[in-house]
Amino acid sequence: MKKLVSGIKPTGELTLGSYIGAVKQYIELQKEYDSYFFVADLHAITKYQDPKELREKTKKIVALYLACGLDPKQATIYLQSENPYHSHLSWILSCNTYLGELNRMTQYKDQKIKDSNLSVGFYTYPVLMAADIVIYDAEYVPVGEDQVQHVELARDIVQRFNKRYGNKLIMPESIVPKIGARIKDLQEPTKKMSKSDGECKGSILLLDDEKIVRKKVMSAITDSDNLVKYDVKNKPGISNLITIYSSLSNLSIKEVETEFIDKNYGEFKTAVADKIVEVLKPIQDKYYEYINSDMIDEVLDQGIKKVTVIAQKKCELIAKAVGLGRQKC
Ligand code: AQP
Repeated sequence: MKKLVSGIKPTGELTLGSYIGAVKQYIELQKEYDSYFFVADLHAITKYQDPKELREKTKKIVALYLACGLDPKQATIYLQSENPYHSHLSWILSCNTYLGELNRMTQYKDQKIKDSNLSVGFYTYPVLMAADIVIYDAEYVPVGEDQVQHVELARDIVQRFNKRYGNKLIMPESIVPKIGARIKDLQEPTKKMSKSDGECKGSILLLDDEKIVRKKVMSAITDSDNLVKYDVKNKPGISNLITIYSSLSNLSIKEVETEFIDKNYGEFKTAVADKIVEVLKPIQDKYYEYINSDMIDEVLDQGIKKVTVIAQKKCELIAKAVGLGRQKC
């Protein structure tokens, strides 16, 4: 069975963007692949996190994974920081990565302008992501559009490593959803919807209640055409809402345009809000059932036990190939 791996940073509550761009894919893919889904808490601390809040957010992501439909009988769910081999392998891979490659990463370039105190960890996190992937011999990595460049870097590292040390690493490939690979902020529809964005006025959080969802959708920035038509360049706001509706209803963009051909923006926004509420309601019911149950620890205990064995074996093989440690007969 082919393997896939993916993770989400616990830097805030999950947004509808990460649901559509990542988690929705996970749920489908776990049926076909040997799947590994983790909470990327090591990635989260590349920017300062309040320790108590980080733990709470980490737990919330696991509860949301389960509430969204990740099934521990089908997929392995674990915390990245509980498996020390990710960081161990990251060091080895970082010695096979060039500064120029990291300098080219778009996220780094964007953040460097905004934050003069970026951590070294933020700079090198794409290498840790490469380790997260190759440590399980994953062939596929389901991600939103913003992470594709990092998977490409992982591919470059794998190619270089394999050339230097023999074919030890599996070449990964990203899986990006056809619709919704980059859900935009409702208030700034040219910007990605993000979870750690201040007041989250333009982000729908998976735990937002119905009233808040309706308020955020109804006040989403659109244009004055009053025509439900997909045109990202000239109508980014309405195109974003069409994408959200399309993904959540499993309809094509064309089918959405046809459904709302003679409707005004008020009617369309109401339908989008109805659809989001319909999708979020069962997720929220399950979330509140799981968040204080023993299930979270049970799932994580089971997951970490499995992945540590796999990761240790892989690291031993890699260390041997690189020439680390003592020769054992
Ligand atoms: N708006 C989005 N549209 C589509 N996909 C998205 N993803 C995140 N936001 C969107 C995808 O979800 C996965 C998890 O991402 P992450 O939380 O680990 O990192 P991120 O992309 O940096 O997410 P945020 O919400 O923007 O976090 P902060 O604000 O902390 O930086 C990834 O596959 C991502 O592509």
